[in-house]
Amino acid sequence: MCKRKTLIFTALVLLPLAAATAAAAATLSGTVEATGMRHDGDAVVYVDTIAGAELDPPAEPVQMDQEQMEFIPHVLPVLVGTTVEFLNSDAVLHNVFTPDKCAGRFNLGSWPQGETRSYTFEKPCVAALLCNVHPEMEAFVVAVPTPYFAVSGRDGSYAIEGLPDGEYTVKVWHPKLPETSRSVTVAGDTAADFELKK
Ligand SMILES: [Cu+2]
Repeated sequence: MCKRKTLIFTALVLLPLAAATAAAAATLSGTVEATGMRHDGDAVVYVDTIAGAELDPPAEPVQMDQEQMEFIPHVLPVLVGTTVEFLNSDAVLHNVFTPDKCAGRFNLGSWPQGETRSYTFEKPCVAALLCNVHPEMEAFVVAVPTPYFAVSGRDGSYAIEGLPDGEYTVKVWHPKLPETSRSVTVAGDTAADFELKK
């Protein structure tokens, strides 16, 4: 490569990186209090639709496992358009289906250990995932409009990283409590706490 070409090449590679770094600086963090629940975990804190933003789903599928008779994780937020790959890690057959219309009430069938089946979540959706072999198994895929989401830990803490500064509607979904939302101004690292009540 001649010197001039190298320079142009370097500029083309570095400029978008610099722009992305400058735009994605802040962390939104805080706690969720799930009133009346045994712990404060499993809440999905997410940024609602951002007008004009181009948000591509990940190229690779996101995995949900079935291991020791449980879906892992119990709650999986994804950006709309993401493919979720369901793995069976147990030595017994598992099934995955959802009764929820926003995910087309899919039933992926039953499959043995080490195999996967996939589903692409094309719409914003809360899909309860069930296994028709083991009625006690349950999980949730929460397909949301932006990639800015986090699941609260059992202590209620959450952190959404890489959020550009701006004014957002932040929503909090929980498996058993009504959803809440409010507007949050992010200007550098920002704190926001939420309380969920029946
Ligand atoms: Cu099962």
